[in-house]
Amino acid sequence: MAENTLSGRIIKSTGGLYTVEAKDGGIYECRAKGAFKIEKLTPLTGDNVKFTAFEDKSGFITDIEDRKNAFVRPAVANVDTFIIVAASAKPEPDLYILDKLTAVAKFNNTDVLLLINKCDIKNADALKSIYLNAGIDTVCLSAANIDENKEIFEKIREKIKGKTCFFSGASGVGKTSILNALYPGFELETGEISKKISRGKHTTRVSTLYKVDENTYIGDTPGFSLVDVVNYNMLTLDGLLTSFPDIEKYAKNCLYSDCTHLCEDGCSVMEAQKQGKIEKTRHESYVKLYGELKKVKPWDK
Ligand SMILES: Nc1nc2c(ncn2[C@@H]2O[C@H](COP(=O)(O)OP(=O)(O)O)[C@@H](O)[C@H]2O)c(=O)[nH]1
Ligand SMILES: [Mg+2]
Ligand SMILES: [Zn+2]
Repeated sequence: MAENTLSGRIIKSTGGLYTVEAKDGGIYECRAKGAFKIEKLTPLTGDNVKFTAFEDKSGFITDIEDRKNAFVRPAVANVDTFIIVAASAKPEPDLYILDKLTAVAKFNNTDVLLLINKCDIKNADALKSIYLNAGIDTVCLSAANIDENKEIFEKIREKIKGKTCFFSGASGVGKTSILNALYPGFELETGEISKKISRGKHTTRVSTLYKVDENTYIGDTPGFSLVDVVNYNMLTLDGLLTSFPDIEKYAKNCLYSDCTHLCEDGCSVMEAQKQGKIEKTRHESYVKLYGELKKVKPWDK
């Protein structure tokens, strides 16, 4: 059979079978070379790869390009932006989960776009200001009023353009509604995939990238909503402070050089928080996450 070496990107992976989109748009069902196992390297959705392509559209992955970042669960690589969706109400926003997600993003070199949905039922200016003050790109919207929100959706499409993005956020906040409003052509596909995912047993292993245009991909994976930060090594205690840049900024003049910025005397972070320079809820999340990460023993990893 005639064969050819091509470059492409893994857009879906399921149990050792990888769907690779070649640069020319061709779709190939690939296996990976056995040597990756010896190197303890697993191809991931989002990986840029070289592969041997056969006429029957099957293939064999031979090389994986260096990654910008990689996540164990969901198993994805080269993510540019987490699109974190919250609702102003129904369900009530859980700030700890939002802060965990922003920290995981920062730790893994990923940008954040926070979308506060359902602003038709409750004003979210206070919530928005917390995140803007924390340096996070935040947009209020309502996926229930697509016409009134036309310009906002256009702005979001512009922010996403050219990036590989994953949606995350609790169930019911409006992720699917926002996706359908942003990209109406995806309606059927998104629904079908969601159904497939909820049916299978090994579903959290499946992650899929949808191509919006030449360089824009949207990820569909249930895993980012769960944020089991501790068990999936998404963040470490050592990396916690730099994962909260709004807090780290004030951590330079503490009295003790080993200050943990939780509650110590002479802590410049505590001082900044009292003065309102650091959002109270952000610091509370930092403290709570510190406690969670502290419990992780090296032998648990
Ligand atoms: N009032 C209001 N309801 C919304 C809005 N966006 C979505 N919903 C509703 O919230 C429910 C959950 O939306 P869905 O997109 O399925 O959430 P997902 O679980 O995050 O994908 C549905 O009944 C939607 O119609 C909104 O902006 N305002
Ligand atoms: Mg949904
Ligand atoms: Zn301190």
